[in-house]
Amino acid sequence: MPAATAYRYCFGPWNLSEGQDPYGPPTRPPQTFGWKLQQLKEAGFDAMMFHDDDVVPDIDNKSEIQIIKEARETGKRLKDAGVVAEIVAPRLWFSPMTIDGAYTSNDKKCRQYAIDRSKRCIDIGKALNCNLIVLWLAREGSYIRESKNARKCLDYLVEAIDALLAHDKKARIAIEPKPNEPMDLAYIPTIGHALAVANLTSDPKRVGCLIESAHAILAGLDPADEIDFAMGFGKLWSIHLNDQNGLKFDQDKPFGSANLRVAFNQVRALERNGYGKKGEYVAFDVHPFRTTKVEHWMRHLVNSKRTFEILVEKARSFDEAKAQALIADRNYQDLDQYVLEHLMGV
Ligand code: XLS
Ligand code: MG
Repeated sequence: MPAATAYRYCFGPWNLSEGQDPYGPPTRPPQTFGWKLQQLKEAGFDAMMFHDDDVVPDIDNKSEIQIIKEARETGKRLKDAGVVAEIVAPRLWFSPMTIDGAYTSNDKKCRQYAIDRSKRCIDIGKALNCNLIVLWLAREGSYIRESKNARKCLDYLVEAIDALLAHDKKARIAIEPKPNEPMDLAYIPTIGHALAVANLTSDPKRVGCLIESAHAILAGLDPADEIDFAMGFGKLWSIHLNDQNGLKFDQDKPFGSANLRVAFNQVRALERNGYGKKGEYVAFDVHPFRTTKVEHWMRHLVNSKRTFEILVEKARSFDEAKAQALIADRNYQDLDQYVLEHLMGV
């Protein structure tokens, strides 16, 4: 039997969010980066994931030299704390230049802004000793079909990714699909789309994907199947575990909170494919509930990690022989019940 994976864990500064939603202001005061780093260490996490402007705030108003200087300073703080930078992602959905999309904006100047900003993101990654760049393509899509040419947008996406691959020969790009929100529909809604686009680029080996559980659920898919599919191509380079109660706004609930069985199957899929053995991290892209008090601010992360670890034990103690006998007898009724009782601990 291959050795069991010893998982390593990650979250991002945005996962300690302050509780604002479209209907109300923050419910918790902002905290410093130092405070977040200390929380991460104390809770036994190994790595932090970043947006470019988590590392260099107000990035659009800073020179390249200033950006690298600040990124190196953060790199030093991480090193001193013994924390790895797992990924850096360009925040391509905030600026006035990305109102109509970033790489797929109808305005050439805006498309160029998005590419230039993503190149700076790669430079920031380098300063943090991190070559994995995540693209959550938030605004690459449309509100109404007639506003954009989806065929052209595919070309724009490939051109942009090619420009990033050429900018740094060591950079690897992981596309994080999501089917909707903020757009009506996005151009890269699933892992199948992400891997198909990877194949059109100049260096497909350096383009993979990141699965977020909630995003797969929003696409009407089971994240466990997305994991198996991506890992069949050797392309799952990071994962954002969380949960989602049905087809509504992106909830980023604690892992397993809405559907323990869906969470269990994601863990089984990670286990059977050996996720983590090449150094991949388990990241939780979860948010505290708006009701969360300051003194409970880390609970959604600590609890997600705990649920994950318990489900790893559940996956390892699942009686495969018993399951295989039921499968051979096409007795999926009792297989179904066995899974429920295993999860209920009876
Ligand atoms: C938002 C995304 C974001 C990415 C990184 O829904 O999940 O948090 O993971 O840009
Ligand atoms: Mg995510």
